[in-house]
Amino acid sequence: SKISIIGVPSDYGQHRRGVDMGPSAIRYAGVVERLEELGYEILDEGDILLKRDKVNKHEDTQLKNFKEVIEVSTQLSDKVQEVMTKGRFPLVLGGDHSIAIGTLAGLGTKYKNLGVIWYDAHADMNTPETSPSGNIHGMPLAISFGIGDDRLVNISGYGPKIKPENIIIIGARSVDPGERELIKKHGIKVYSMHEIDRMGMTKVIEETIEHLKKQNVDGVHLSLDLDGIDPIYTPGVGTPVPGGITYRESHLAMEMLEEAGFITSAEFVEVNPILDERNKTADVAVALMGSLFGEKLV
Ligand code: DIR
Ligand code: MN
Ligand code: MN
Ligand code: MN
Repeated sequence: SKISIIGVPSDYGQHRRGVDMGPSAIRYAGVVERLEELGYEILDEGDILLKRDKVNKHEDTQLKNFKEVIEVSTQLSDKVQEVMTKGRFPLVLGGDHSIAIGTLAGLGTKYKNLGVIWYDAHADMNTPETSPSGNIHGMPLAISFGIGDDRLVNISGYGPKIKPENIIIIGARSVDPGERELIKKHGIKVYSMHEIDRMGMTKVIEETIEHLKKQNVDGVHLSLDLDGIDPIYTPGVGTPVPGGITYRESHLAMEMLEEAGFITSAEFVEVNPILDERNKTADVAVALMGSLFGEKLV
């Protein structure tokens, strides 16, 4: 089948520079060659073009780079829709996690009952009221199921994009009080590090697959924040949290998702080569993509 790579060099969702170079770092780590080797037809669509003049001087919100995030999200949503119209698998490279607002806005035009696997150390469910940072990369999941600034909730002219019961968070270990409340209120399914330790990744992914099938989802999006993995393996992220998912567990998770055969789109975000060690984090991202797309030793 056919994969389209979409680079989103945005660092607007948080305050550490360098994550805008994530798509380049992932390309340098050989994503195209790795997936071609597996027999896919790859089209690198290039990067979403971003204006670099900051326009957020007198904005009526505390959210950082609000207008820029709106602009990036709208463009990315359009691009994802175009790629799907061509019958291709959208593989989005970040950029910080705020880009998921645009990815999901695009996907939601096609999938009316989309499942979302959110592989992350964080829940990314803050609102303008609960955010400790004002960073939009801490908000995309809440925004996508309809909680947050209306202008972000309604990117591409509609919202919400997904249903809370179709969301599964894997790897959480740094969750803010407001996020915890939203998780409870909306019954979001979370496999924190505690559950991963107790049950093992095998059971976590088995239950994830089972749950999404029971929900009768018409597509499944994998949104993988590299900070979900332990910073021993992926140090090149803006907000590393110790005690994360191991390299092996992550490969196992990707392999099991591939075997389930139901992933219809994916994004890999928060790779920051400036904070990295010799592109280690992008290398892990590409290795995980290998497993997600069916790489096997035998
Ligand atoms: C924190 C950090 N919960 C915030 N979030 C991060 O700023 O909202 N998400 N780093 O990836
Ligand atoms: Mn995230
Ligand atoms: Mn995170
Ligand atoms: Mn294996």
